[in-house]
Amino acid sequence: MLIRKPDDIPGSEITPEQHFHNRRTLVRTLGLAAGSALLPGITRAEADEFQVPAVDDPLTPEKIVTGFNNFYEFGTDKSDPARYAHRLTTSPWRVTVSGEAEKTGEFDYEDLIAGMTPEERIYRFRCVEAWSMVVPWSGIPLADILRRLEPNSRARYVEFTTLYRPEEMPGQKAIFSSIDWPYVEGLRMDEAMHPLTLMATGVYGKPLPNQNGAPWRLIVPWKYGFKSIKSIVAIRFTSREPVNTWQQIAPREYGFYANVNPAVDHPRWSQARERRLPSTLLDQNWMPTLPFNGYADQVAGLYDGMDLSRNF
Ligand SMILES: Nc1nc2c(c(=O)[nH]1)N[C@H]1C(S)=C(S)[C@@H](COP(=O)(O)O)O[C@H]1N2
Ligand SMILES: [Mo]
Repeated sequence: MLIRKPDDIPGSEITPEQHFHNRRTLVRTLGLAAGSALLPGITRAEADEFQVPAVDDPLTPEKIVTGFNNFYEFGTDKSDPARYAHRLTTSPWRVTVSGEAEKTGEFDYEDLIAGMTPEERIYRFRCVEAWSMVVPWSGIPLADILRRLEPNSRARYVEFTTLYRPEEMPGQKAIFSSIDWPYVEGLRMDEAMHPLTLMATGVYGKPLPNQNGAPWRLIVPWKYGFKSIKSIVAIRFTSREPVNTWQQIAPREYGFYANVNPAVDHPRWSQARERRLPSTLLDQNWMPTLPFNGYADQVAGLYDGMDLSRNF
């Protein structure tokens, strides 16, 4: 897999011809017109200027990133996804695009990212259960993918759905499961178009392992981990706020926004601190949780005027 770090290609190496060529390829692949100008949030030019903030903390070891997972489709134990997800077939991978957009229908996921080069993004990742990691994802800014689908002016939210395939996902067969499958998540359009929001296709320089959400999954680094939905098979643009799976299960504990917020505790535990993995029984490696998981400078403006004490 090709991985381009955003700043390791000097500008002079990319000729205008290459830009033009790439653009032509994209446009041909999906039969798309040039980028739509009416999308909320950031423009293409602003996104090109955007500096991804550097994370100084050490990376969480690969075997923890790929061996300690939440992916309830494979079971509720942290080790279940790595144990069972090899059964999942990820090729071919069809994705249904529907709702308030020009380009709707069924696509191969590879066509939706054709001509786009994954970037490496090192992000802090904070689960609502108060553990955290530092992960080198690779992926494509979600904005680039959504722009290609030409959402219309009624698209205020975008909803994502995970694969439903009980034959390959033992957790979906579990009778005692409280989850109404498939797993669903959503973002407001301006959150979805924010340059930090990533559609990850890899981790640690390799294609995404199944347990991490192959072949592609969302990464929204300023929100609790459950927003970062895995193994996506549907993208729907809508005018109404989607009801995400965890909000549906426990509306008093989990909401739609789920921005990392040390000042608002979970009803059953504090969100003021987090265990940075790896940690052990002897050394829990606690550290303070940061507002918006440390990305406040980049994203706080999205929530101007919102009551953040109720924003869970
Ligand atoms: N489809 C699906 N997506 C999911 C989950 C899940 O159970 N099913 N768990 C979420 C939670 S709670 C977290 S913390 C992250 C974990 O991602 P990781 O295993 O890659 O660290 O995935 C999120 N995405
Ligand atoms: Mo989580």
